[in-house]
Amino acid sequence: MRIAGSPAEPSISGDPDFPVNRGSLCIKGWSSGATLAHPERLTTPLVRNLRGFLDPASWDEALDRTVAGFRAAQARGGCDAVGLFGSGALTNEKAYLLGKFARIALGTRMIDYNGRFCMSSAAAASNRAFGVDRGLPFPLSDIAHADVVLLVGSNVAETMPPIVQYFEAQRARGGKLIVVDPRRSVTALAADLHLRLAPGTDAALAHGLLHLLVRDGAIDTKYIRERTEGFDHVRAAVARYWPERTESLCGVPEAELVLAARLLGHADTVMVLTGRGPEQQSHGVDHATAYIHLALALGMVGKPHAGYGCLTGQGNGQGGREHGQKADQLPGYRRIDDPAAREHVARVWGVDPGSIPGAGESAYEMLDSIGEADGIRALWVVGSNPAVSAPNARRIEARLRELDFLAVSDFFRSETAEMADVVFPAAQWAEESGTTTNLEGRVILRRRAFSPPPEVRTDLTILCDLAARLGKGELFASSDPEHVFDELCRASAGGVADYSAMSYGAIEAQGGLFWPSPRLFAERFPTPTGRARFHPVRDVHPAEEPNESYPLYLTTGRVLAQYQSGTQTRRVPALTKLAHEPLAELHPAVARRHGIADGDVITLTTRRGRAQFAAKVTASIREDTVFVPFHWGGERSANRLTNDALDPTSRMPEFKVCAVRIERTVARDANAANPAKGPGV
Ligand SMILES: Nc1nc2c(c(=O)[nH]1)N[C@H]1C(S)=C(S)[C@@H](COP(=O)(O)OP(=O)(O)OC[C@H]3O[C@@H](n4cnc5c(=O)[nH]c(N)nc54)[C@H](O)[C@@H]3O)O[C@H]1N2
Ligand SMILES: Nc1nc2c(c(=O)[nH]1)N[C@H]1C(S)=C(S)[C@@H](COP(=O)(O)OP(=O)(O)OC[C@H]3O[C@@H](n4cnc5c(=O)[nH]c(N)nc54)[C@H](O)[C@@H]3O)O[C@H]1N2
Ligand SMILES: [Mo]
Repeated sequence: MRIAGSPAEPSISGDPDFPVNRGSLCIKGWSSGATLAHPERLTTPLVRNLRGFLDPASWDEALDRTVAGFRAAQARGGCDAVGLFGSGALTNEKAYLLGKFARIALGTRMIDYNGRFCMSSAAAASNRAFGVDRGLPFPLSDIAHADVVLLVGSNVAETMPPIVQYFEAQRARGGKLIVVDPRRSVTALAADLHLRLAPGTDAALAHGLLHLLVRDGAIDTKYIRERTEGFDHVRAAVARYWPERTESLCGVPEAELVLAARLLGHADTVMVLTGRGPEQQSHGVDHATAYIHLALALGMVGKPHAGYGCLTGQGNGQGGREHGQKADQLPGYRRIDDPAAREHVARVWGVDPGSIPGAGESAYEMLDSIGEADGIRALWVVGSNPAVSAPNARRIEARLRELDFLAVSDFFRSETAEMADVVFPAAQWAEESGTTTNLEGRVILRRRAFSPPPEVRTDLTILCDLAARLGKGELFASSDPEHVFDELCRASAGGVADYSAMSYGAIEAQGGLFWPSPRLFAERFPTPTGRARFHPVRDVHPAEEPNESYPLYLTTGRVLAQYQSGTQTRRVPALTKLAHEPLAELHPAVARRHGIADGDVITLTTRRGRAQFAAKVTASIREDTVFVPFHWGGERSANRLTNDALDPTSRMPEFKVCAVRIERTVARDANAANPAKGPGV
């Protein structure tokens, strides 16, 4: 993507030479310049005054207040009383410096980030199976060459439009696309086969498909013998998943299961891709693992134009999980409990290895510890809006209110910033240089195009300013992204994600660099034995299932024209014109039962809360399921409904399944006549 013009009138264009999207942008890309000179943009720091309002303040005042807030919390509760909440939206440099800041400027183990809500289940499954966590171990363009793509719980047509071209090219070559989703999403509409499973039943479906592949002799026994271990347990586990039983478990008709297995079993190249659908569950790691088993059993992982991949979400979803903003991690995807890693990183940082704290708590658990005796008392959120995006959001809002001190860095007054004691106005992507690592493991350099507004600072500068006030200035000497990147490269040397051979110059000269290479696993896997690992997984029920009081499944996700917690996209007219309010998708039979017409305002209630949506009556969703997007807060917040059950390994919340009740609140006509009663704009 290219940006020119001025912040007030930026002109954005696709870059046809950029290999990832070949010039294709989605509507959020085209309109992304609209946030630069937006009238609601934060242009000075804000500090909460004695009357409880956020007032414009000087940088000195905001920074001093923050340091005082951190110090007071640590005086009462020890070093770990301050928490940091980072983001996959941050550049590698920021993610790195935030992790360093937590460990050696504050000495706290409490740092985690929103990737815990996004990538963590597939990451854990990939680590377990392949010994490394890389979104795609092949370039995106490989998708175009796979004979069969099994796309699971991912609505790329709305969430990743620039890569749809590869799926189109795949089908144009005669390839087949199988989509697994409880909704006939825009993506599923283009599929040759759509398996409309019940939410939360991915393990049963994947087991059922593997059962058929084993039964029909379609598995690659040579590959399994030579390149993997542990298959026998998995084969035994799927023996009970005959098609009839699988149909009763996941709701996909037997004939469709057989057809899917036939397509998978007869193809030379099969690519299995997962999105958030199967992953954002209290057994998300097992779900991703069950799909990895299909790719391994078919002998596809490491084969050209085939394999398993996870469609990483955020701009820096991959790099953001490599350089130490995760609770258990040091730069280079190193474990924080590994003595050699601590030694190496401590040397780069110029500190004693013993001074680096141990592993902290996961994102949701850290937020949920607020108010507990050993919980955090002060929090700094950089690049996230958990008041809208965390599960069981009412509980999290209440927790955030119990903090002694909250600081937020953002471009706008997000719902979380509204609750803060100090808000730092941060520079936006076009106003600072930095690297991101995309889902292919391609490290990309983005150069600053404009200067930020005069009273706006970059996140790196804010980190260095705070470190100086905490007496650690000499350890945070430069906020220049290139210097920080060079240090990151040294800190990552020898780690799993080793960037030590990289530099801004080299990235720019080559138009992006891969760690370690575009295609992985051709010869061996980075596991101790060099083999991929099957790991038997159980197919267990979601934490909450429909019953008489809450008779339907609720699942949540995204729409094309809004992004995440909506802080940016709800402020862009070109986008709100397309999606100005959340629509709850429900089946015509459900609508009939409740006397609901399209456009009526409905109230959804779960064990955790209520929220209002306009009804979108559509036969594209299962009769037992309601879908809502999560891009809005307050009365229209999907996350006031969602369940905070966590996966035992990845600590990923179960955003994709809970039990819900539905009521009509206001008829569409009344809603139109009196918008104040409806969910409003
Ligand atoms: N427009 C837009 N694009 C985005 C984003 C955005 O907010 N807006 N966010 C970005 C980010 S951070 C991410 S992580 C990606 C996410 O990208 P996706 O994974 O494509 O997004 P979702 O809409 O969360 O979920 C995908 C699908 O999972 C289905 N699903 C629900 N429950 C289940 C289930 O139990 N099993 C299965 N198999 N499927 C299920 C939903 O119906 C939905 O169609 O998108 C990125 N792109
Ligand atoms: N119900 C439900 N909830 C979900 C999901 C779901 O599917 N269903 N998906 C989950 C997923 S996959 C994700 S990734 C999360 C995302 O949810 P969040 O973590 O809330 O992510 P964003 O909405 O992108 O929030 C980023 C905030 O930081 C600001 N920001 C962006 N870039 C920067 C930067 O460089 N510096 C600073 N200082 N600020 C910045 C933005 O303005 C915005 O306010 O939501 C999760 N929540
Ligand atoms: Mo995400």
